[in-house]
Amino acid sequence: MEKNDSIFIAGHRGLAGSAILRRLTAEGFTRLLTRTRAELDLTNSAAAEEFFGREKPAIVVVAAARVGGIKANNDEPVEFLIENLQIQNNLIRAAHESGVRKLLFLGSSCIYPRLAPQPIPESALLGGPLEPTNEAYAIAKIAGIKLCQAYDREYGANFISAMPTNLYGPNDNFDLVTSHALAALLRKAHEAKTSGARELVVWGSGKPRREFLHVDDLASACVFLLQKYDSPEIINIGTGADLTIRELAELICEVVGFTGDLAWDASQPDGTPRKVLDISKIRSLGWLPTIPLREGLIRTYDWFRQQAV
Ligand code: GFB
Repeated sequence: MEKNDSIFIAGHRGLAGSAILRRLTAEGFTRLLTRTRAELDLTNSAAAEEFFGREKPAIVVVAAARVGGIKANNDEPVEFLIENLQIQNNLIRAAHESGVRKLLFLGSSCIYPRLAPQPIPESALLGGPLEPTNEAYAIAKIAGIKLCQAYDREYGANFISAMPTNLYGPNDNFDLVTSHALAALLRKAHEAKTSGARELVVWGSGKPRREFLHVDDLASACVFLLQKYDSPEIINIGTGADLTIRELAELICEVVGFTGDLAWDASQPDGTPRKVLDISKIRSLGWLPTIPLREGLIRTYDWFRQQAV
Protein backbone atom coordinates (compact mmCIF):
# COMPACT_ATOMS: atom_id res chain seq x y z
CA MET A 1 0.00 0.00 0.00
CA GLU A 2 1.45 3.35 -1.07
CA LYS A 3 0.98 6.65 0.75
CA ASN A 4 -0.72 8.12 -2.33
CA ASP A 5 -3.10 5.21 -2.95
CA SER A 6 -6.71 6.36 -2.86
CA ILE A 7 -8.38 4.65 0.10
CA PHE A 8 -12.16 4.67 0.61
CA ILE A 9 -13.16 4.31 4.27
CA ALA A 10 -16.82 3.31 4.26
CA GLY A 11 -18.35 4.23 7.63
CA HIS A 12 -15.80 6.93 8.52
CA ARG A 13 -18.06 8.56 11.11
CA GLY A 14 -18.53 5.39 13.15
CA LEU A 15 -16.43 4.05 16.02
CA ALA A 16 -14.19 1.83 13.88
CA GLY A 17 -14.14 3.88 10.67
CA SER A 18 -13.28 7.15 12.39
CA ALA A 19 -10.35 5.50 14.20
CA ILE A 20 -9.07 3.99 10.95
CA LEU A 21 -9.34 7.39 9.26
CA ARG A 22 -7.34 9.00 12.12
CA ARG A 23 -4.68 6.31 11.90
CA LEU A 24 -4.27 6.48 8.12
CA THR A 25 -4.05 10.28 8.33
CA ALA A 26 -1.43 10.06 11.10
CA GLU A 27 0.61 7.59 9.03
CA GLY A 28 0.74 10.02 6.12
CA PHE A 29 -1.78 8.53 3.68
CA THR A 30 -2.86 11.46 1.58
CA ARG A 31 -5.79 10.34 -0.58
CA LEU A 32 -8.45 9.29 1.88
CA LEU A 33 -11.96 9.14 0.46
CA THR A 34 -14.99 9.51 2.71
CA ARG A 35 -18.72 10.01 2.18
CA THR A 36 -21.42 10.73 4.73
CA ARG A 37 -24.66 8.76 4.62
CA ALA A 38 -26.40 11.82 3.17
CA GLU A 39 -23.83 11.96 0.36
CA LEU A 40 -23.80 8.23 -0.44
CA ASP A 41 -26.45 5.74 0.67
CA LEU A 42 -24.57 2.44 0.79
CA THR A 43 -27.81 0.44 0.87
CA ASN A 44 -28.43 1.72 -2.68
CA SER A 45 -26.55 -0.50 -5.14
CA ALA A 46 -26.79 1.93 -8.07
CA ALA A 47 -25.38 4.76 -5.94
CA ALA A 48 -22.51 2.56 -4.75
CA GLU A 49 -21.72 1.44 -8.32
CA GLU A 50 -21.77 4.99 -9.60
CA PHE A 51 -19.48 6.18 -6.79
CA PHE A 52 -16.92 3.41 -7.30
CA GLY A 53 -17.00 3.82 -11.09
CA ARG A 54 -16.29 7.53 -10.75
CA GLU A 55 -13.76 7.55 -7.88
CA LYS A 56 -12.00 4.23 -8.61
CA PRO A 57 -10.41 3.81 -5.16
CA ALA A 58 -7.39 1.49 -4.98
CA ILE A 59 -8.14 0.27 -1.45
CA VAL A 60 -11.44 -0.08 0.45
CA VAL A 61 -12.13 -0.47 4.16
CA VAL A 62 -15.64 -1.79 4.91
CA ALA A 63 -16.32 -0.26 8.33
CA ALA A 64 -19.89 0.76 7.45
CA ALA A 65 -22.53 -1.35 9.17
CA ARG A 66 -25.64 -1.19 11.27
CA VAL A 67 -24.28 -1.95 14.73
CA GLY A 68 -25.60 -1.97 18.26
CA GLY A 69 -25.51 -3.62 21.64
CA ILE A 70 -27.32 -6.69 22.83
CA LYS A 71 -30.76 -5.05 23.06
CA ALA A 72 -30.69 -3.39 19.63
CA ASN A 73 -29.51 -6.65 18.05
CA ASN A 74 -32.17 -8.65 19.86
CA ASP A 75 -35.03 -6.23 19.15
CA GLU A 76 -34.33 -5.46 15.46
CA PRO A 77 -33.05 -8.60 13.72
CA VAL A 78 -34.73 -7.66 10.42
CA GLU A 79 -32.89 -4.33 10.13
CA PHE A 80 -29.58 -5.82 11.27
CA LEU A 81 -29.81 -8.58 8.71
CA ILE A 82 -31.11 -6.63 5.71
CA GLU A 83 -29.10 -3.42 6.08
CA ASN A 84 -25.82 -5.18 6.72
CA LEU A 85 -26.31 -7.53 3.79
CA GLN A 86 -27.18 -4.60 1.53
CA ILE A 87 -24.26 -2.41 2.62
CA GLN A 88 -21.63 -5.13 2.36
CA ASN A 89 -22.97 -6.68 -0.86
CA ASN A 90 -23.04 -3.28 -2.55
CA LEU A 91 -19.54 -2.33 -1.37
CA ILE A 92 -17.87 -5.65 -2.11
CA ARG A 93 -19.44 -6.08 -5.55
CA ALA A 94 -18.80 -2.47 -6.61
CA ALA A 95 -15.22 -2.78 -5.35
CA HIS A 96 -14.62 -5.82 -7.54
CA GLU A 97 -16.31 -4.32 -10.58
CA SER A 98 -14.34 -1.07 -10.37
CA GLY A 99 -11.00 -2.87 -9.98
CA VAL A 100 -10.22 -2.25 -6.30
CA ARG A 101 -6.79 -3.74 -5.50
CA LYS A 102 -7.45 -4.66 -1.86
CA LEU A 103 -10.47 -4.62 0.42
CA LEU A 104 -10.67 -5.08 4.19
CA PHE A 105 -14.02 -6.32 5.50
CA LEU A 106 -14.65 -5.91 9.22
CA GLY A 107 -16.67 -8.69 10.83
CA SER A 108 -17.24 -9.28 14.53
CA SER A 109 -16.41 -11.79 17.25
CA CYS A 110 -20.14 -12.65 17.39
CA ILE A 111 -19.76 -14.68 14.17
CA TYR A 112 -18.42 -17.55 16.27
CA PRO A 113 -20.67 -20.22 17.83
CA ARG A 114 -22.22 -19.37 21.21
CA LEU A 115 -20.31 -22.19 22.87
CA ALA A 116 -17.06 -21.92 20.90
CA PRO A 117 -13.81 -22.96 22.62
CA GLN A 118 -12.28 -20.05 24.56
CA PRO A 119 -10.16 -18.18 23.60
CA ILE A 120 -11.83 -18.51 20.19
CA PRO A 121 -9.58 -19.51 17.27
CA GLU A 122 -10.48 -18.51 13.73
CA SER A 123 -11.13 -22.21 12.96
CA ALA A 124 -14.25 -22.13 15.21
CA LEU A 125 -16.27 -20.39 12.47
CA LEU A 126 -19.45 -22.34 11.58
CA GLY A 127 -18.68 -25.06 14.12
CA GLY A 128 -21.98 -24.73 16.03
CA PRO A 129 -25.15 -22.70 16.67
CA LEU A 130 -24.88 -18.92 17.09
CA GLU A 131 -25.87 -16.78 20.09
CA PRO A 132 -29.59 -16.00 19.53
CA THR A 133 -29.43 -12.33 20.67
CA ASN A 134 -27.15 -11.43 17.77
CA GLU A 135 -27.80 -14.16 15.26
CA ALA A 136 -29.06 -11.80 12.53
CA TYR A 137 -25.97 -9.57 12.72
CA ALA A 138 -23.69 -12.61 12.87
CA ILE A 139 -25.32 -14.23 9.82
CA ALA A 140 -24.89 -10.99 7.84
CA LYS A 141 -21.22 -10.76 8.85
CA ILE A 142 -20.63 -14.42 7.98
CA ALA A 143 -22.18 -13.75 4.56
CA GLY A 144 -19.72 -10.86 4.13
CA ILE A 145 -16.76 -13.10 4.96
CA LYS A 146 -18.00 -15.74 2.53
CA LEU A 147 -18.52 -13.16 -0.22
CA CYS A 148 -14.94 -11.91 0.18
CA GLN A 149 -13.68 -15.50 0.07
CA ALA A 150 -15.81 -16.22 -3.00
CA TYR A 151 -14.33 -13.20 -4.82
CA ASP A 152 -10.89 -14.51 -3.95
CA ARG A 153 -11.68 -18.04 -5.16
CA GLU A 154 -13.53 -17.09 -8.34
CA TYR A 155 -11.69 -13.94 -9.39
CA GLY A 156 -8.45 -13.90 -7.38
CA ALA A 157 -9.51 -10.73 -5.52
CA ASN A 158 -7.42 -9.65 -2.52
CA PHE A 159 -10.42 -9.16 -0.20
CA ILE A 160 -9.47 -9.87 3.43
CA SER A 161 -11.70 -10.18 6.51
CA ALA A 162 -10.77 -9.29 10.09
CA MET A 163 -12.84 -10.13 13.19
CA PRO A 164 -12.62 -7.49 15.90
CA THR A 165 -13.70 -8.21 19.45
CA ASN A 166 -15.98 -5.79 21.41
CA LEU A 167 -14.69 -2.28 20.68
CA TYR A 168 -14.82 1.00 22.60
CA GLY A 169 -13.38 4.50 22.38
CA PRO A 170 -14.11 7.93 20.89
CA ASN A 171 -17.18 8.19 18.64
CA ASP A 172 -18.82 5.19 20.32
CA ASN A 173 -22.61 5.23 20.62
CA PHE A 174 -23.55 6.26 24.17
CA ASP A 175 -27.31 5.85 23.76
CA LEU A 176 -28.51 3.85 26.76
CA VAL A 177 -30.87 1.66 24.73
CA THR A 178 -28.86 0.88 21.60
CA SER A 179 -25.23 1.03 22.79
CA HIS A 180 -22.86 -1.70 23.86
CA ALA A 181 -22.16 -2.42 27.52
CA LEU A 182 -18.98 -0.41 28.02
CA ALA A 183 -20.31 2.86 26.60
CA ALA A 184 -23.62 2.47 28.45
CA LEU A 185 -21.91 1.77 31.78
CA LEU A 186 -19.52 4.70 31.36
CA ARG A 187 -22.42 7.04 30.76
CA LYS A 188 -24.52 5.56 33.57
CA ALA A 189 -21.62 5.90 36.03
CA HIS A 190 -21.02 9.50 34.95
CA GLU A 191 -24.70 10.42 35.28
CA ALA A 192 -25.04 8.62 38.62
CA LYS A 193 -22.00 10.47 39.94
CA THR A 194 -23.09 13.91 38.74
CA SER A 195 -26.70 13.48 39.91
CA GLY A 196 -25.67 12.05 43.27
CA ALA A 197 -27.61 8.80 42.66
CA ARG A 198 -26.95 5.94 45.04
CA GLU A 199 -27.05 3.14 42.54
CA LEU A 200 -26.27 2.28 38.94
CA VAL A 201 -28.33 -0.31 37.08
CA VAL A 202 -26.38 -2.98 35.19
CA TRP A 203 -28.19 -5.33 32.78
CA GLY A 204 -28.24 -9.08 33.20
CA SER A 205 -26.41 -11.09 35.86
CA GLY A 206 -22.94 -9.53 35.51
CA LYS A 207 -21.52 -13.02 34.95
CA PRO A 208 -20.87 -12.99 31.17
CA ARG A 209 -17.23 -12.50 30.25
CA ARG A 210 -16.21 -10.06 27.51
CA GLU A 211 -13.01 -8.80 25.91
CA PHE A 212 -12.63 -5.08 25.12
CA LEU A 213 -10.29 -3.53 22.56
CA HIS A 214 -9.66 0.21 22.33
CA VAL A 215 -10.57 1.31 18.81
CA ASP A 216 -7.15 2.97 18.29
CA ASP A 217 -5.65 -0.50 18.69
CA LEU A 218 -8.19 -1.83 16.19
CA ALA A 219 -7.12 0.89 13.75
CA SER A 220 -3.43 0.03 14.11
CA ALA A 221 -4.30 -3.64 13.45
CA CYS A 222 -6.31 -2.73 10.35
CA VAL A 223 -3.51 -0.64 8.85
CA PHE A 224 -1.08 -3.46 9.72
CA LEU A 225 -3.28 -6.01 7.91
CA LEU A 226 -3.76 -3.74 4.90
CA GLN A 227 0.02 -3.62 4.59
CA LYS A 228 0.97 -7.18 5.53
CA TYR A 229 -1.93 -9.65 5.20
CA ASP A 230 -3.15 -10.99 1.87
CA SER A 231 -5.07 -14.17 2.75
CA PRO A 232 -8.81 -14.84 2.37
CA GLU A 233 -8.69 -16.67 5.74
CA ILE A 234 -10.28 -14.64 8.55
CA ILE A 235 -8.07 -13.16 11.25
CA ASN A 236 -9.00 -12.15 14.83
CA ILE A 237 -8.22 -8.73 16.35
CA GLY A 238 -8.45 -8.48 20.13
CA THR A 239 -6.45 -8.43 23.33
CA GLY A 240 -6.83 -12.09 24.28
CA ALA A 241 -7.89 -11.03 27.81
CA ASP A 242 -11.41 -10.82 29.24
CA LEU A 243 -13.27 -9.94 32.44
CA THR A 244 -16.81 -10.30 33.76
CA ILE A 245 -19.39 -7.58 33.20
CA ARG A 246 -19.44 -7.11 36.99
CA GLU A 247 -15.67 -6.51 36.98
CA LEU A 248 -16.06 -4.12 34.05
CA ALA A 249 -18.80 -2.18 35.88
CA GLU A 250 -16.61 -1.96 39.01
CA LEU A 251 -13.61 -0.75 37.02
CA ILE A 252 -15.73 1.87 35.25
CA CYS A 253 -17.11 3.12 38.58
CA GLU A 254 -13.54 3.46 39.84
CA VAL A 255 -12.37 5.36 36.75
CA VAL A 256 -15.41 7.65 36.81
CA GLY A 257 -15.34 8.09 40.59
CA PHE A 258 -18.84 6.77 41.31
CA THR A 259 -18.91 5.23 44.78
CA GLY A 260 -22.54 4.05 45.00
CA ASP A 261 -23.87 0.52 44.57
CA LEU A 262 -24.47 -1.67 41.55
CA ALA A 263 -28.05 -2.89 41.00
CA TRP A 264 -28.90 -5.71 38.58
CA ASP A 265 -31.69 -5.75 35.98
CA ALA A 266 -32.31 -9.46 35.44
CA SER A 267 -34.99 -8.74 32.83
CA GLN A 268 -32.24 -7.90 30.33
CA PRO A 269 -30.42 -10.73 28.51
CA ASP A 270 -26.91 -11.90 29.33
CA GLY A 271 -26.11 -12.96 25.80
CA THR A 272 -23.24 -15.31 25.13
CA PRO A 273 -21.56 -16.55 28.33
CA ARG A 274 -18.01 -15.85 27.18
CA LYS A 275 -16.38 -14.23 24.16
CA VAL A 276 -12.60 -13.84 24.12
CA LEU A 277 -10.54 -14.16 20.96
CA ASP A 278 -7.46 -16.24 20.36
CA ILE A 279 -5.11 -13.63 18.85
CA SER A 280 -2.13 -15.92 18.26
CA LYS A 281 -2.47 -15.61 14.47
CA ILE A 282 -2.17 -11.80 14.29
CA ARG A 283 0.40 -11.86 17.10
CA SER A 284 2.58 -14.26 15.12
CA LEU A 285 2.53 -11.77 12.24
CA GLY A 286 3.91 -9.08 14.57
CA TRP A 287 0.90 -7.08 15.84
CA LEU A 288 0.00 -6.54 19.50
CA PRO A 289 -2.51 -4.25 21.26
CA THR A 290 -0.93 -1.41 23.26
CA ILE A 291 -3.73 0.21 25.27
CA PRO A 292 -4.54 -1.47 28.61
CA LEU A 293 -8.25 -1.45 29.53
CA ARG A 294 -7.91 0.98 32.45
CA GLU A 295 -5.97 3.48 30.34
CA GLY A 296 -8.43 3.09 27.47
CA LEU A 297 -11.32 3.74 29.84
CA ILE A 298 -9.66 6.88 31.20
CA ARG A 299 -9.10 8.17 27.66
CA THR A 300 -12.66 7.34 26.61
CA TYR A 301 -14.12 8.98 29.71
CA ASP A 302 -12.08 12.14 28.99
CA TRP A 303 -13.43 12.15 25.43
CA PHE A 304 -17.00 11.58 26.65
CA ARG A 305 -16.80 14.51 29.07
CA GLN A 306 -15.49 16.79 26.33
CA GLN A 307 -18.52 15.94 24.19
CA ALA A 308 -20.89 16.67 27.04
CA VAL A 309 -19.54 20.23 27.57
O1 GFB B 1 -21.99 -5.07 24.86
P1 GFB B 1 -23.28 -5.76 24.78
O2 GFB B 1 -24.49 -4.93 24.52
O3 GFB B 1 -23.28 -6.89 23.68
O4 GFB B 1 -23.54 -6.53 26.19
P2 GFB B 1 -22.69 -8.38 23.49
C1 GFB B 1 -22.54 -7.26 26.83
C2 GFB B 1 -23.01 -7.71 28.19
O5 GFB B 1 -23.12 -6.58 29.05
C3 GFB B 1 -24.39 -8.40 28.22
C4 GFB B 1 -24.35 -6.59 29.72
O6 GFB B 1 -24.35 -9.47 29.15
C5 GFB B 1 -25.30 -7.28 28.73
O7 GFB B 1 -26.47 -7.77 29.40
N1 GFB B 1 -24.74 -5.22 30.11
C6 GFB B 1 -24.80 -4.76 31.39
C7 GFB B 1 -25.13 -4.22 29.30
N2 GFB B 1 -25.25 -3.52 31.43
C8 GFB B 1 -25.45 -3.14 30.14
C9 GFB B 1 -25.95 -1.93 29.55
O8 GFB B 1 -26.26 -0.95 30.20
N3 GFB B 1 -26.01 -1.91 28.17
C10 GFB B 1 -25.64 -2.99 27.41
N4 GFB B 1 -25.73 -2.89 26.08
N5 GFB B 1 -25.23 -4.16 27.96
C11 GFB B 1 -22.85 -7.65 21.03
C12 GFB B 1 -23.66 -8.10 19.86
O9 GFB B 1 -23.03 -8.62 21.98
O10 GFB B 1 -21.47 -7.58 20.77
C13 GFB B 1 -23.28 -7.47 18.61
O11 GFB B 1 -25.02 -7.91 20.15
C14 GFB B 1 -21.80 -7.23 18.46
O12 GFB B 1 -23.74 -8.28 17.58
C15 GFB B 1 -21.11 -6.79 19.71
O13 GFB B 1 -21.17 -8.39 17.98
C16 GFB B 1 -19.60 -6.75 19.59
O14 GFB B 1 -21.22 -8.44 23.72
O15 GFB B 1 -23.49 -9.38 24.26
